[in-house]
Amino acid sequence: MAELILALDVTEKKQALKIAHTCAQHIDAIKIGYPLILSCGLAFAGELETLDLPLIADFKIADIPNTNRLIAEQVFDAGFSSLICHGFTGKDAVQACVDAAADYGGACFVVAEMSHPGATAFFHGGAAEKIAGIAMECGADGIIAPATRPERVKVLRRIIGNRKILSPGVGAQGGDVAAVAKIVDGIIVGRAIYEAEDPAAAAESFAKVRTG
Ligand code: NUP
Repeated sequence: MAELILALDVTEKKQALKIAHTCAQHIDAIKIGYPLILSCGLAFAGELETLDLPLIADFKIADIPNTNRLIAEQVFDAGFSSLICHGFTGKDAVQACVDAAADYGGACFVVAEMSHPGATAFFHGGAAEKIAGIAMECGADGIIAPATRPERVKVLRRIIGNRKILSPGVGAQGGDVAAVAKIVDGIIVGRAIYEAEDPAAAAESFAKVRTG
């Protein structure tokens, strides 16, 4: 059913490597964002190479098209296989990320609606639907949609059809894994795994989403 994506938001290199290695057998991909990269550098991606897991760069790229392309090239050169960009920047900016991903044989996911409570101020009222439409027009591989609001995931699913939905917000943010696992293609879990006393056991229990 859904894949399990570990959000590796720890900032200490040794700890990051340990968690990645102990959880590896239970997960389908690792998502890395600013916390780890700002602390350990973009080259950290290379240190996970031996795990042979897809690496998703969550930099929520949100700039003009040229800058987006330059950032995307750095990401793929570093060994990532996917990136996440924002969609509120508009079609040309998203297209630059999608095109760069295609050049590298990688994937591009567009944030359609964020998972935290404050996100409703800007993403509701039609914006998320519009962004999902832009993701479709640009040929993105999928969107990011909130596990904290399964009803919104269903709305966005109607727009993007069988493109992928990756969904953060279960566990620490209160989203219910059972409610979203059936309607998304990947669940993204950070703190509920890496802050657990036994991260591998936590990953293993979330991995049930893979089988339904
Ligand atoms: O809308 C979003 N919500 C969200 O939590 C978009 C995201 N990319 N994320 C990321 O998912 C967030 O930055 C973190 O890396 C992960 C969720 O982590 P946690 O709440 O499970 O610890």
